[in-house]
Amino acid sequence: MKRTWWKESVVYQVYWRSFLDTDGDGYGDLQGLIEKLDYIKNLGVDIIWLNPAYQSPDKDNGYDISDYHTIMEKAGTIEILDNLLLEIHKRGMKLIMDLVVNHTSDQHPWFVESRSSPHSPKRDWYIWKQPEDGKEPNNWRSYFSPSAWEWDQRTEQYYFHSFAVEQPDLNWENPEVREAIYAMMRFWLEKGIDGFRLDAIALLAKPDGYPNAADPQDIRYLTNNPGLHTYLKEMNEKVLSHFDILTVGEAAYVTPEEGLKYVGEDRNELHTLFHFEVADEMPSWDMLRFKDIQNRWYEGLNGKGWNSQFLNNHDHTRQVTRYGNDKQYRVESAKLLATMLHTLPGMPYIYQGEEIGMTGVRFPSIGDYNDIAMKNRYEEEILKGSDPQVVFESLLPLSRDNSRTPMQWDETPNAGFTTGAPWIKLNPNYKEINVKRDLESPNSIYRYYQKLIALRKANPVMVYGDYQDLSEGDPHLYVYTRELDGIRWLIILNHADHETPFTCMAGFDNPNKKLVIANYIDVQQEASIAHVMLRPHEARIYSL
Ligand code: TEU
Repeated sequence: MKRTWWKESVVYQVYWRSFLDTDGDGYGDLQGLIEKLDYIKNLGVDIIWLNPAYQSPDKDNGYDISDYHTIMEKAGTIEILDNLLLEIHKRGMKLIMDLVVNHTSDQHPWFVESRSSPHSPKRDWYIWKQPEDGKEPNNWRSYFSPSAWEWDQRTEQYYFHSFAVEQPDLNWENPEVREAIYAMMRFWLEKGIDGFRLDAIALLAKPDGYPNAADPQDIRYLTNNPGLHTYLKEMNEKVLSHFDILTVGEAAYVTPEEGLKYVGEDRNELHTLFHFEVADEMPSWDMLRFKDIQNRWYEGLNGKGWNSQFLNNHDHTRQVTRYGNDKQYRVESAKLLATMLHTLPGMPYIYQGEEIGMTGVRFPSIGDYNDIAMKNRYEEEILKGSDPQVVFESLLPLSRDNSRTPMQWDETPNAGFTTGAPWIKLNPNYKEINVKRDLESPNSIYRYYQKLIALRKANPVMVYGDYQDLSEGDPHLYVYTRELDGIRWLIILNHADHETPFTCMAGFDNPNKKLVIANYIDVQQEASIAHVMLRPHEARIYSL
């Protein structure tokens, strides 16, 4: 396995609109990120992933781009972005940006031209179809609406959208589209950014002939279609391979074997990927399921591809709420999840606020929510006659707004996020959970993340060590080793809300073992681990 700078990196994701507002408009901005770069640097991270800040009508919080070459006014200006890049590089960090090229905004000039006439020179830059028997061309739904087709009265055709009506899909079969995207990518890479997070990249190719789906609700028919890897190989050959960058693909619904097609080192496509087996199929913690996923991906990538480890981001609710215990074991479980993500094979991602154990939120009414996915789904379900309160309650746990509430800097009004009216309410627990408080405590979650990241820098075994699960059948314990060049680490995790007995495997409880880190501060260095009663959400790492 080739060693590279990005494989050894820890990535910190900044959802800038919720990070820090410096002009009082209630939205975070790029200047706010500049002002907090030292906070991020002090955590120890290497790469910042910035969610889209390009010009956009903001229907899907920047994922509906109307100009790839300018910055939306809420976020700042291209000059501020240039300064952000300079300041990030000055601190020895790198910047990757979202590449959103499966679709544009319906207000992008390309689409405005395309929809102007059936004979527009850009008509074939998007996907237009005739009605079938006076209706939509097929029965596909989109991620954000009951149908993936929107009728355009002026030209009497439907256009295709994988997401919202306001996000028409680009036609990747059209080489003019691909070349225009590649030119835009070069613009950003020649500016000096250090790579891309490729949004919804598994959707670029559509099923041949657009046939009806057997089950239109099982939206996986939109992903991993023939032709996709041809596009990624061309993108790599024409753009990516010319720069020393990181490319991480967001590839929903792929198996490890398919994942290897995206990131296999001999494939010349992408470097690593976010798969979604956990995010999509584990609404709450299931240790056996999680270990199965980890073990299949380790086997599937088989040392030829690199995984990306995350449990939350701007689309997936806060990990300590969804997979930990944000009530009586918030601090312990936040540290346990971090220990796991930073010691599993692959590169760990930290989503802003995760490092202080920010939690999910439950606002009282749908009016308090912003997420287009949640609001569209709410409308869709109540239109079917479902009880609005029942629908609302059902959407709360997985609403994307759970992880989009503003960063909690301190206990002052609006948690120090803004002096204006925040674009979305804050989580009311910001008086207890905030950066200022964590920085004051030597045993805070932030301090623990700092230690984990420092360990990674000093111990290649965390990055390149062979992995072996020693606890496959255990429903509460996750125990595994990482081994490299004669160094062997034993990671012991009790993911339960109760005590769980641990019996050490033969030969591991050797007298010269060393406690590397523990999330409970009273673990004795020399204590035997032959038989240990692990406390709720207890994590330990030993060097054997
Ligand atoms: O999300 C892609 C997306 O919504 C699906 O891949 C889904 O996340 C996956 O199946 C897991 O459930 C990206 C962005 O992260 C999201 O914020 C945007 O709304 C979306 O694309 C459209 O650009």
